Amino acid sequence: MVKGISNLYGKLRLLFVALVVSMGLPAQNDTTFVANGNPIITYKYTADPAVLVYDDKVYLYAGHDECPPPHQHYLLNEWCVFSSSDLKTWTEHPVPLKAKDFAWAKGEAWASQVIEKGGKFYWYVTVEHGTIPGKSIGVAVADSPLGPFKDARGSALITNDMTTEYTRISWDDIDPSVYIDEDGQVYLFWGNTQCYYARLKENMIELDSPIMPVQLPRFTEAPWIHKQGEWYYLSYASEFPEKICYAMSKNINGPWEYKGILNEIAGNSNTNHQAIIEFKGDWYFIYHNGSINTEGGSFRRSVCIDRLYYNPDGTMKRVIMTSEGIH
Ligand code: FUB
Repeated sequence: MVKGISNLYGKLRLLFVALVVSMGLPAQNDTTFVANGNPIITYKYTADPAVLVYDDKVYLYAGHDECPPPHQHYLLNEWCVFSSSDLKTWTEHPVPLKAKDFAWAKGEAWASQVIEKGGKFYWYVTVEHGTIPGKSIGVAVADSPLGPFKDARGSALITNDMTTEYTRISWDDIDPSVYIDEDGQVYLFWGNTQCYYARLKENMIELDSPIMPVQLPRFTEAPWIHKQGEWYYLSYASEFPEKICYAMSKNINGPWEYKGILNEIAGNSNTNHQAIIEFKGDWYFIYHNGSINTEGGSFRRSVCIDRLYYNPDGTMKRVIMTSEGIH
């Protein structure tokens, strides 16, 4: 009898978790699943992937695309975090950060990136500013890659009024990508239409240089900076609908040499947003497409993973997007 009740309780609990997950509600508990090709997450819409490799695990941070069909506009209020030791079995953890956790922000959890420094985890995010018109970049901090994260400054790090000499649009200060160089210097890259970069102070929450423009052909948004061997790579979304293109340099301050298309337009999505990582000796290209049947698209996107390969001269081979994914 007791066993029967506990079986029933177990089934009801599973049913509840499945219901919550299928409704795409904020994750309150850990939820483990096995990816079956691309997209890797099929029970909710996830966009703008950023990946942190830490302690033999990957942590995937993504915006939660919440726009209900048939509407066609961005609706992202929060970011999600998933972890994995093999890129196949994933655990989604409770929602670690929402746009409105920044008291000065109006909302809109656009693209972001997390990086570890000195045992702390810094999360650079795009949000709509509450009082300075336009998009802005904030930074949250935590003692664990899973959070809880809290606003590290109490104000935005970058606001639209800081970049008006380069472009008059109000959404150019988006899509932060952060990189710690071998000498310990931290760099922040970001932008839409115009790519920018600046050095960060050791405290990770203040600029340590003027904001500098980076000249890249047909730059739209989504810069991602990584290094392999002696080369720095600056990949970015180009034109619209977006392809991912890239440039290379032996110096993070440039000059950057344009190398062409890395990833073609991703199925059924007019944006394409990449993270590039090395994990356990292999390289991966993480991006989003709009391929979930039948409601997926540019405002209901889904994170995918495929392999990334280099040529002997250091250039990157064009990514082959697959339905099968990496296993
Ligand atoms: O998800 C909102 C915006 O769409 C991101 O900030 C851009 O990179 C594009 O993917």
